[in-house]
Amino acid sequence: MIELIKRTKPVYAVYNFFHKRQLAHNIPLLKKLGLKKKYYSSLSSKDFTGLPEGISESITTDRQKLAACALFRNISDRARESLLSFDDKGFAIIDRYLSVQQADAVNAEIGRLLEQRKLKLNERNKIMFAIHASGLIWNTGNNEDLKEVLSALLGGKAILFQSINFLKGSEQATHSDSIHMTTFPLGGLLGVWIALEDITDENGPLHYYPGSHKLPYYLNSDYGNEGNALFLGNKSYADYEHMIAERIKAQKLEKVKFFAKKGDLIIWHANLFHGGDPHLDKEKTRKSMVFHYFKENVICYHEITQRPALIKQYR
Ligand SMILES: O=C(O)CCC(=O)C(=O)O
Repeated sequence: MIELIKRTKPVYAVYNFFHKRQLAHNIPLLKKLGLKKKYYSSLSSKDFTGLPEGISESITTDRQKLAACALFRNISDRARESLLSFDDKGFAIIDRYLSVQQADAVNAEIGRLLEQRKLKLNERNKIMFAIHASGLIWNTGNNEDLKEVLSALLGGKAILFQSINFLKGSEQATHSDSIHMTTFPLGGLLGVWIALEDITDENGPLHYYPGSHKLPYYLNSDYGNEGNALFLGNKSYADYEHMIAERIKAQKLEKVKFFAKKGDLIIWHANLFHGGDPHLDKEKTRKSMVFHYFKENVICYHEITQRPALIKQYR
């Protein structure tokens, strides 16, 4: 019964109805697209099929803007090259983005907020939305120099949407963020992952598949999870993971592990396959932090639950 309620779309619509402030940004966008949807209506990729080509600007790096960014001019040659190859590879690495002291300050802040019960580890070992509990973490994600670079990669203004902190490796199976935080037009999202301590094979490195962002966006219709007007699809998340594993095998994609040093940062494309390797030494921690940003004026929604994304633009 509970499962059925969780799959009932009107339940989400009622919840959305009472969160207009966090969904109001979609009202002009839905109108511009000519979609007969209210701010509280369900949203999934199916709703955007058949819209005329070119209704929205493309999402690619503005290289001129990138070259002019203060951060771009102050990083290593390797990091600059990595940013310049973002469209081709689907990721970019900036080594030593945070100093050891800055990473330590974030770790201390998370420890304190957990102790004070202002944050908690959820059932998947994630600490969600520390940006709304901590000025330090909010400001780290909203660093103007970083956002300038992200905006150049997106070809439009990057807006911080969500944060996740980890104390241990996520061990999350390979996926693309676009199944969780989908945008119209597709690709209007970036993930930024920062190592808050050194990462080895022992403590669950992040992994990714270079170039995989060029594959199609695998969404509900690709694994029979579209559902109908009243109910969400009834496929499990394991079905999605299985589909991705099959695609990786079929395409013979090469996995890369990110053996980051404390303070290193990786930016991934909305459609880059990535995940967390097994955390082998459970005595060790793997402190890390992820920020997700979307591009201003895209519609951001959650494909699986067919919900528009609620955006809280303040602390
Ligand atoms: O940190 C990890 O191991 C994976 C994180 C991840 O996949 C995500 O945030 O989308």
